[in-house]
Amino acid sequence: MNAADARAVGELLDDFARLTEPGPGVTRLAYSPLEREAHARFAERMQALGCAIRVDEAGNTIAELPGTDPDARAIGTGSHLDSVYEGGRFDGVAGVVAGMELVRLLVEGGEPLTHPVRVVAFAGEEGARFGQACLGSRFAAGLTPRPLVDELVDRDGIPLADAMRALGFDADRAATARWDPSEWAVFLELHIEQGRVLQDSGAALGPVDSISGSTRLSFTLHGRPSHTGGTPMAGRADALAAAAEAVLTAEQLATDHAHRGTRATVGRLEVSPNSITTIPGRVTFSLDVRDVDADRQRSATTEIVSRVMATARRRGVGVDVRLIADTSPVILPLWVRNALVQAAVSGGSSYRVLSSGASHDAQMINTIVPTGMLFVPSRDGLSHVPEEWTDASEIAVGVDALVAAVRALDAQ
Ligand code: HGY
Ligand code: MN
Ligand code: MN
Ligand code: MN
Repeated sequence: MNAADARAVGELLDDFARLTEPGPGVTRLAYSPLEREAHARFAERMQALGCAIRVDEAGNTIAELPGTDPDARAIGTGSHLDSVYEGGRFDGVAGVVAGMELVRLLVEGGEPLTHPVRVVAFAGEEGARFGQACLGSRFAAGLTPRPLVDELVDRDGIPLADAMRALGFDADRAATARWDPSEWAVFLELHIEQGRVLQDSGAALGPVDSISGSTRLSFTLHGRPSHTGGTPMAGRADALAAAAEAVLTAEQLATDHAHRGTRATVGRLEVSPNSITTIPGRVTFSLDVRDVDADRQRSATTEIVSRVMATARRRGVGVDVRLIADTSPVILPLWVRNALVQAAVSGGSSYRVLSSGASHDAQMINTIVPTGMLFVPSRDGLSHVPEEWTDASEIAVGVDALVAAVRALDAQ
């Protein structure tokens, strides 16, 4: 079996990177025409390699390479093809490209596996547009009941169900995308680390032991808008000053010694009327709390909410809080992680087991199918920005380990 071809991997990455809205980095949003075009490119190439293609009602695309035993459970791999706003070209795409290169190597190697191999491009993994992450894989895992879909609206007021319908997908039938766990043996996701542990430790690969959970809230603070010149400082109800205190409250709580490992971020903030001569009347902001410890994740969230409420009361500002999404951390099955460790060792690649600060499709799929994740390095740990970078040669090392793990799991 020949080794993964870094040049071929690089060309696929470049091909997907061209599918973006204008502007810095890559913007290929969840349930957008660009995401569908990327899925179509993926399907086309996989069909040319002899795979059967299925697109489900949630927009996930599954390419299946038959094995010699049609009754054997499938070995799955893949990731997502959507991006955040002005994101990088590797987040998600690296895992889909790795699956594409895996199938090319299996086909060209001429030795079919016993198990069918399914490469999956999940739809809507990024929560950047609708707030909830991993939409496609959550449908596959049966984690998104229909009523939840109606709570998801993007920043332009477009409901998720409308965005799906515009692409030909019926949210009322998305439940048909649910996987039958008995069809799957294992699922492996290769992904960029989106942190800098591998770079700092010099390890080429990162088998993942746990994936952070995330609790996402939307706050709206209601102040008293008025003239910036005619209104004395005393007695103001300035929604933005209250929000500024809330942002620092979240940062301060996540950096205290009791919450080491928690990450709390206000990534979006909108001010109204956003005018230089009016005291801000209303501020809406997001809060994203992440942790590999479920209790600490939820207790940090509760603590931040209560401190923001106290700030608002003291400032005479009203507060509305809405839960957008709440996903628990997961510990991935040891036997799958060990298959990835063994694959790294057999390929002579250095590795370091680590946890994932980001959430992933693997987290959702792990609720129904034994799942593993394999990280490849992110330069300086940057991700969700145009500067995100991983060399194609580093991804090729990940593909070689993925091939070794798949072949070992196939032989079991
Ligand atoms: O937000 C995340 O952690 C992932 O990139 N969806
Ligand atoms: Mn991702
Ligand atoms: Mn991401
Ligand atoms: Mn992810």
